[in-house]
Amino acid sequence: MKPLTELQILSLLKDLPGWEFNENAIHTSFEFDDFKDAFSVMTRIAFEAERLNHHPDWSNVYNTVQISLSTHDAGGVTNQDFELARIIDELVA
Ligand code: H2B
Repeated sequence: MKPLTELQILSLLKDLPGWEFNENAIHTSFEFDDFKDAFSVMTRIAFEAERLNHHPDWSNVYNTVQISLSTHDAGGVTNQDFELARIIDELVA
């Protein structure tokens, strides 16, 4: 799978408010009421990531979750990252 170009990435990001592109990945962060809510969403994202065999780079501090998506095998951002990003936004909404 070929990485998307920066122009393609910036165009796709217009439909994903809250996500930005830098350092060869797309990034977002979320804040929840507490750790339980943050980790519950992470668990649901984890099951979707397994289903897609496409996994986030992420970290969690108490009620916040930072997420970066890139396709390691392709060395950049691909449509798979956008598919997972859209699912993440639906799960968080
Ligand atoms: N996730 C992400 N984000 N990028 C990958 O290239 C990737 C992955 N590759 N999950 C998959 C797993 C690969 O390592 C396995 C072997 O299919």
